[in-house]
Amino acid sequence: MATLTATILAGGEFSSPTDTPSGRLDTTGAFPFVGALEVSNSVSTYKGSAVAISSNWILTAGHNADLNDDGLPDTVWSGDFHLPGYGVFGIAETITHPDFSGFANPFINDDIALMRLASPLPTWSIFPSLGSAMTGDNITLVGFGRSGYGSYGYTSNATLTDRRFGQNVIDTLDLDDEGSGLAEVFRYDFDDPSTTGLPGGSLGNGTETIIAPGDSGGAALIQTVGGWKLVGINTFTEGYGGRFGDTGGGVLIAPYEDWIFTETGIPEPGVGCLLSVAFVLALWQRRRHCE
Ligand SMILES: [Ca+2]
Ligand SMILES: [Ca+2]
Ligand SMILES: [Ca+2]
Repeated sequence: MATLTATILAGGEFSSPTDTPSGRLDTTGAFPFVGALEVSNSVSTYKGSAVAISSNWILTAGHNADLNDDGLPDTVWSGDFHLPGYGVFGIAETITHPDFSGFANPFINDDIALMRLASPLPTWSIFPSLGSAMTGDNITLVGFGRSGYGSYGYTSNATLTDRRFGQNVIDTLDLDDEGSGLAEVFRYDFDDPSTTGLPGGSLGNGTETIIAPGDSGGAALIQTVGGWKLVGINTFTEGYGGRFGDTGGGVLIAPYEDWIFTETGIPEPGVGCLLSVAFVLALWQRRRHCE
């Protein structure tokens, strides 16, 4: 059964190469667009993660806005987006995906939300592009959740300051629960370092990871020549609390790109169009030269 509490785990404490939760920290600011989410309702506070996709909008797990699991943003709810080095930004508006019906209620699909910041991020901020992923893709997972060791589980709490990252490989995809035929959910397994180098095995101690509580809403990324591409939002784990053999996953970005564009206008039209115009012009000139 999927659990809400989904970090970035280190590998085996006594495996080689050496790995520790502190060794997973993003000390160079490689992922400046992934922040911590601090949310509260009248009853409790909760830490999650979120990804800035523009100066005004962040993407996160739908369940970070829905502590009562009815699929709708909670009426008594407040949240802040903590971006170390940049500041703390209040959340003015939350839009959960219209097909989201609550965490694992009954499915883990569509667990995605857009949040509009009350004040914009600095103009020099870096944002990932949005894109797709497939089975077999190597993904980089980033978040502010709990950490620990795959050999026995969690040893640290989620924070608003400690951004960790690691990698895994997408094993399986789940299709849309509404029947569109599109893949919506990705899954990967947290492999023991003894399987490093074997087919479907670990990426290596110090690399292979799984998310943990507090990583929900964080990024699943693929590195491209143009920078990081956001392909998923981390939302769930299945298993025994961050141990080898557990499964982690989240929702893919691709099936939700139309919704994101409709709500936010992201990506801004223009960049792609300009490139296309330039490409056509180049073709046209080339043709002319050939005549
Ligand atoms: Ca709710
Ligand atoms: Ca769906
Ligand atoms: Ca794996």
